[in-house]
Amino acid sequence: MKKLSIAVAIFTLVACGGEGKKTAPKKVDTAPTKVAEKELEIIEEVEEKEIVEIRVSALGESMAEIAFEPKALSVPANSRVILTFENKSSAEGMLHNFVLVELGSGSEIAAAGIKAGLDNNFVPDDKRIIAYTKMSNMGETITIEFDAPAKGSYHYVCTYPGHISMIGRLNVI
Ligand SMILES: [Cu+2]
Repeated sequence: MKKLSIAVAIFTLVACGGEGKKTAPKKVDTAPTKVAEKELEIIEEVEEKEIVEIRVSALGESMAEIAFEPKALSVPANSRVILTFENKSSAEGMLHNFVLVELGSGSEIAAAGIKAGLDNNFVPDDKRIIAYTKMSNMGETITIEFDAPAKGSYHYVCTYPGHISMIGRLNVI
């Protein structure tokens, strides 16, 4: 469903720009089969997005040690990112998540996450959040997929209460 709406959005752009400065057709009631074919072509293009697999681990058996590994990563713009997130902690209560956020917004989002509570994985409803995993248990591996955001730098943080020292940087290049 999400894929289709992306395709339709792109199709709309193509339809608006494709005709150049010739007659701008006001009615879009042309042969529906042609429209369907066009959408299919575009769906294929969307599916050809470069797929990039990244791995991030959460390490540490004590509050002093907790950290992401690696602390910096790069992915290409316009790629589809498959993240495998592994909680390598084994100490009791070492829950972690991975929350990709706009640069510099991590501490505010983590603070709001405490209010959101464990039922919401300590993830608040905030537009600055690009992607996130649920809270992982010790030894658990979680995979999520998301579209790389616009070129630039982003932070990834763990929003479990008190884990503010867990921070890394994702560069979209
Ligand atoms: Cu954590």
